[in-house]
Amino acid sequence: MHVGKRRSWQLSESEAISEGDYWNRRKFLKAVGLGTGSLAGIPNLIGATAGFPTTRNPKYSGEGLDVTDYDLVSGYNNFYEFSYDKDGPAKLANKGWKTEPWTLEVGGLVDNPLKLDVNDLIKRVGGIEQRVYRFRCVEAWSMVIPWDGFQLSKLLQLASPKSGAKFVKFTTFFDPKVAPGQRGGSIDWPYVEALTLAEAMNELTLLATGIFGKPMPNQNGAPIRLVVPWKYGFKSIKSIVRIDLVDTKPVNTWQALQPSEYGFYANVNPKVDHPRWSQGSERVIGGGFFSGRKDTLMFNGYEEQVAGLYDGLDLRRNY
Ligand SMILES: Nc1nc2c(c(=O)[nH]1)N[C@H]1C(S)=C(S)[C@@H](COP(=O)(O)O)O[C@H]1N2
Ligand SMILES: [Mo]
Repeated sequence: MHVGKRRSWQLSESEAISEGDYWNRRKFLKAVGLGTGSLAGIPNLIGATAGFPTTRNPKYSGEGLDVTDYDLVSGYNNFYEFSYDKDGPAKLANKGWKTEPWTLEVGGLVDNPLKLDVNDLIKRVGGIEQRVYRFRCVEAWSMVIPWDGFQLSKLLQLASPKSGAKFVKFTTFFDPKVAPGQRGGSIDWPYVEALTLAEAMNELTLLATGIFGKPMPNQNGAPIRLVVPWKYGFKSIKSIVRIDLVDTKPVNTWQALQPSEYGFYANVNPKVDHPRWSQGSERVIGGGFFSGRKDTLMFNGYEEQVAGLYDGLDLRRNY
């Protein structure tokens, strides 16, 4: 049978929705062992509990947005440390992985290096609040999520970056004993991400410790994860153990994996397509059959707040 060459917008959903799977198969690497024997029997522990209940910040009330159901936000996940399937993290991240207590270290080019428990950190920054943000994955699906957390800028102010600091680098935990995905696959663990210092200081950039007014479920990146709502989801790194201020641009995990498809900036941009599919529209998770797709917005709808960060930058080349 002759199969013609299709354009990216003709890709079926199944081809466009699982990047982890795609690269895993592509590189012919062994599937990760999902044996759970050694992990069974430990109760499901919860992440940082300080700061709850939260109040919603009226500036980010989510007016006009349809919040995605909690079951979908906590049941349809990308967390390759645990699984390459969307329903895998909810199961496998709750089999003995301890996210409390949890220590976060802040170092590199700072005057005040920090090493503290996440619950203490929440108190040091003055607590947490709730904000409803759009969330857009590079795989062309989207959700609307009420995050609980605090502005990353507050933590950076505590650490006091030195004048040479230009980028902020984030590192996820590394523990292959409890994270089956870290025993193999195509990713060079631990997962790392980075922002420019200006992006990190932007008012929208959060460190989240919960969703829907409750502590962060393990599968969503307990106990503390980044949320950068104008960028593709892979920038929003989960379960952070280290934050370093650095002077040179770090190579983030997805860029290391496939630099022609994933760059450093990863700003949501409907005019710059992924090489294998269109970024012009997105599948709304839980949106149903009729309202299931919508147009993708420049900077995911946060153009007013962040466009100025990229003045003079060619967004097609700096994808
Ligand atoms: N450490 C780590 N962080 C990660 C990922 C991951 O696999 N590992 N996946 C990223 C991707 S691709 C997306 S879309 C979001 C998904 O977040 P959610 O499961 O809370 O919706 O987390 C991002 N952060
Ligand atoms: Mo993603």
